[in-house]
Amino acid sequence: MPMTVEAVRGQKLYLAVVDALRREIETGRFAEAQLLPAERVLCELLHVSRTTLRKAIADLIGEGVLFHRHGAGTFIHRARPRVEQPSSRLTSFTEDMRLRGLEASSRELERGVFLPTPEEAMMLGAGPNERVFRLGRLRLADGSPMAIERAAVPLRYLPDPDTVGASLYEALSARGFKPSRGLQRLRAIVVSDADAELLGVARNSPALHIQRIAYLADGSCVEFTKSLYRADAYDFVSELALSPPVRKARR
Ligand code: 16G
Repeated sequence: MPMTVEAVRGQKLYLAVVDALRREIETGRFAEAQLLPAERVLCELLHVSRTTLRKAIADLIGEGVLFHRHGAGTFIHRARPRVEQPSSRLTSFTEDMRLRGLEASSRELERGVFLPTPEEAMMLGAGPNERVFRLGRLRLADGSPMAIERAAVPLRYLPDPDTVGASLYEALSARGFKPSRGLQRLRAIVVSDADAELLGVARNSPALHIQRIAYLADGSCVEFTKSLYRADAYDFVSELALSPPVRKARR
């Protein structure tokens, strides 16, 4: 069935197409869709030219309703869980999602035992010949991509990495190596095309780059993780307190 595009008097046709597409995306035939049909199909449905359709799609991309993925098509932005994360708590992704009633899952990107990169050796305080377990994962909440995490753990804390299941922190806890303190550094970046693809965001989207170093109670470093969090999915919230007054030194 063709879609109805009615330009009210004086309205440009492409704006009527914008309205029609928005309606179908919100409550109509594309309400469940992630990907918009091909241009040719849409032109037939709407009885409009490619030029008109492209103008309408460009408008909806500008509004953030749609986004292009190179070589894959035009996608619909769907509301995803937005998470408020206190930046002073040392918790795991699995715990964080559970606390919010969301189901955590992962897609593994890398898993193995390697010699550390110079950066890993430095951050972990590991010797150049001490091997590390590396785990790269796309982390999802209720099936929606939230973050990419690449963790490195000295092998002495996880000598049998095959036993690491859904949660890295659970695996460390099971061996008595649950991190008890952490340092985190956060900065804004623009995602690479490959990471945009994994996170399901438009090219050149912003993201939060987070480095975490986690320590055991005895001060040894158990984890060095670099993560990339979707900027539209995370708010990092900090509690601020007045610092104690600085005493003037007596002469
Ligand atoms: C969190 C940590 C990450 C840690 C992971 C373990 C941040 C920025 N990062 O996502 O460093 O490796 O939790 O989660 O919070 P898991 O126990 O669910 O594997």
